[in-house]
Amino acid sequence: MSFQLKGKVIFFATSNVNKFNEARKVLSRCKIAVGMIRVKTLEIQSESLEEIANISAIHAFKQCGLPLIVEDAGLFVEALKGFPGPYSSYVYKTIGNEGLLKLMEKSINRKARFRSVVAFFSGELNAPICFKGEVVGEITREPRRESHHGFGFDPIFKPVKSQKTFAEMSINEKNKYSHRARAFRRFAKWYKSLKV
Ligand code: ITT
Repeated sequence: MSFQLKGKVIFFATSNVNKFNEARKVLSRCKIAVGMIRVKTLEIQSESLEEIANISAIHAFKQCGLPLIVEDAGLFVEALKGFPGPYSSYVYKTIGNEGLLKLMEKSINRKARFRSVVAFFSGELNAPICFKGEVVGEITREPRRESHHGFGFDPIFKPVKSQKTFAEMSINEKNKYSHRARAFRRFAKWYKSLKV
């Protein structure tokens, strides 16, 4: 398969600048230039992050015609049978970290995982290509944050192999563990392997 776009800037369609900054650091290490675009992505109701990301990528591409990425991520808490999962954005906006901690007050099982699906789409493809990343960890008893680090559920999520929550880490530290960095590294590996 031959791609005209290798070496060109690709775009990350997102409303979340934190997500963009994390992705940019991963991609710049792989010498891939990325720009942020704030096209309104369509987020359908679905239990599958992959389906949400795929439809969002096609919808964003129709608006701007540029080679682009969208990413859909979610926090899956074992004691809550995977909740909030694909509803993470809504749950964060409504009950937030305090609300989630309250739901888990009596729960001894603190196991949780973040999942990310990166969907890449351009005019040269028939359908978006997806790359997944995951990190296993636990929900802390209290929020822990260092100055302005992190966003969303970061203050209450600690990867298994770390003593720190995501919100106690710099972006570079978080990228060593995170679902997003893993998915973007997989994307970068594929993208770099394309023939010009
Ligand atoms: P988009 O415009 O890219 O959709 P978003 O913030 O809505 O931005 P997602 O739908 O991918 O992003 O993520 C849903 C929510 O899950 C998000 O609002 C956060 O609250 C939470 N989340 C996702 N990734 C996270 C991370 O790395 N750390 C903390 N919370 C995260």
